[in-house]
Amino acid sequence: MSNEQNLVVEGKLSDNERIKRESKLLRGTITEDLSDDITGGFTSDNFQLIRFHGMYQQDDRDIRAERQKQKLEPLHNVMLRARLPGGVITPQQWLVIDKFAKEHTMYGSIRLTTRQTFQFHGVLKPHIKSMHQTLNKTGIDSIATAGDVNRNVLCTSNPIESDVHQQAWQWAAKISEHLLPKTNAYAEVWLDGEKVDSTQEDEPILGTNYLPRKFKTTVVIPPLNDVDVHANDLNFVAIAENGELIGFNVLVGGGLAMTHGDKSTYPRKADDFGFIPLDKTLDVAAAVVSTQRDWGNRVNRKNAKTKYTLERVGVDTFKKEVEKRAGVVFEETRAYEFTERGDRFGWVKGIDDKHHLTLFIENGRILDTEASPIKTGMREIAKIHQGDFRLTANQNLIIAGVPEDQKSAIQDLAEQYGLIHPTVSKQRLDSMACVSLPTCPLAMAEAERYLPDAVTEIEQMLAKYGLPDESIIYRVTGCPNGCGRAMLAEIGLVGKGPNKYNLHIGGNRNGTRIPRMFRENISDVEIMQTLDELIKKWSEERQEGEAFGDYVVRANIVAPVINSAEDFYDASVS
Ligand code: SRM
Ligand code: SF4
Repeated sequence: MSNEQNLVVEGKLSDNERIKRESKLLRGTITEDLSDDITGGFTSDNFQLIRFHGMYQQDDRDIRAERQKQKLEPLHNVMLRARLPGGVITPQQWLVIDKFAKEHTMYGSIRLTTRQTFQFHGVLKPHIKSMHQTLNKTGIDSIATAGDVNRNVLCTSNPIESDVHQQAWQWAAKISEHLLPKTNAYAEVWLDGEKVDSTQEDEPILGTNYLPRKFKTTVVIPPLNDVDVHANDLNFVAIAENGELIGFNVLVGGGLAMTHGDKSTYPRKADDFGFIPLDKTLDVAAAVVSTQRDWGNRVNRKNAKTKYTLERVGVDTFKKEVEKRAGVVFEETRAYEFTERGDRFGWVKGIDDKHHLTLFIENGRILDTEASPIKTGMREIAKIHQGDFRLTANQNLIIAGVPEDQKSAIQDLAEQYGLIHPTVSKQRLDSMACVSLPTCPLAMAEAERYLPDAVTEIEQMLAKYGLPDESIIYRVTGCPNGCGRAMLAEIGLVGKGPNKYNLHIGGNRNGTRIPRMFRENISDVEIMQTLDELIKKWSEERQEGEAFGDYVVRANIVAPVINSAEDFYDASVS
């Protein structure tokens, strides 16, 4: 419920606020910690501060107990997340990250994420500084890919398919630059940059205490909602006329995370603020960020994201403040429709007669296996590819900008190294999981390691009930933070404990409806039994072409989530 008076939450600020305030604009004592070889980890405030530089401290949970038994500290290491607006990376950069992953990470993999970038898992302390320097030399940084700042800006994939894609991607890059922290801390700590007195620096948009919580932005090109706008704080929906981008509809306040047992947290869809012309884009981006900076909850981090600020102060109040700060009046929303999600696999021909090949990468994990040496395959392709690579928001990868005379060479390599799967089902292409165990410290249940076999079971059910060519958007997330975006799936599993999940159903194909909880705390066996019954019913009772998520809502198996702030936990409507 809105309360226009309640613009700032009073109370004792969370400890993260102290950490940011005392950090000397994100420097902390990271440099001192880095040279301390008594521990492999970062201590006290630096544990949080390294996030603003794109890193998380982790340890392998599969071996944690064993090390404890041996009285060893956990095998501390960091996960690095790169900043790649719109997911663009060149073959030369790919070769550098491929080599680094092989030579200096514990797992040897490159992990493509749900936000169009890559992560290295398992970088030990002695390699951290050289990692940043190596990336920097090839033009990649990891600034603000984590922490209470604007994260990697997404953009609908395949941006050179048309002029509008190209323009939209350029806006994603500009927004990312505009909202970056301005502190010199990253350069000083990791790149031996010249020392600057932090008291002489300013953060005009983010503020010197940074944002109350993480903040996420997309540029999306309808009809493809591949970036899942409702997972994001701020979205620019591209509006074109005669093949030219003319402006954006602006959607604010989406987000998917919740906490088990805390009904003040819930997934929420973004609200439509209206249309703006192109020249107002950066002003509006800065105004939304600065309004959230000033009004977001700095007392309780569980309720600190933009979605809760909108609920607390009211959508109209927030929107008016953005208009005031940006010097703009939102025009009526221009007509648009999302009709699909996911990626368009295989070859498409784009502008300039170039070709683009979208590859399915299961779980986004680029790692050689005996059956599919895909990491080697990507390396071989990078050695000859003349265009670039584009990472998608669904953990897949596009080989973009291939000239006609190179198409067959790329196709041959992709086939040779198992990067093309002629028999992969539509169901597998429509399934996704977050990283979860063993690296994620917050994981409650398996996700990435659980997904492949779970999809096989669903494929078998679809075949058994005469629907082998159908698919259901199926997503698994190892805890309620929702990194695998299960809260926008037709079937979403949310980890609750070892081999226990909440089962949500009733999202739709285009990602504009949140699925409702149908069964709580059930095992994988119970999940499959439940899904078997539901898929059977769907096969018998569906109307022509009716998707699973729409069917379970029409058949009153679950009530649709209409306003999640009010009815997400309302048991009487399910
Ligand atoms: Fe996430 C935290 C992985 C997309 C909501 N996320 C984490 C951490 C860093 C755990 C931690 O805090 O220590 C996970 C690291 C696991 C690992 O070992 O790699 C993690 N999140 C991921 C990735 C890699 C999942 C994946 O399989 O691809 C995605 C990286 C995105 C990127 O490149 O920036 C990822 N995370 C998301 C998404 C989906 C999205 O943004 O499209 C969400 C839900 C949308 C949203 O924000 O509402 C998401 N992650 C969270 C949250 C809950 C935030 C909140 O509002 O409460 C956390 C925990 C936190 O921030 O406290 C979290
Ligand atoms: Fe980890 Fe939870 Fe995110 Fe999965 S959803 S990566 S388990 S924080």
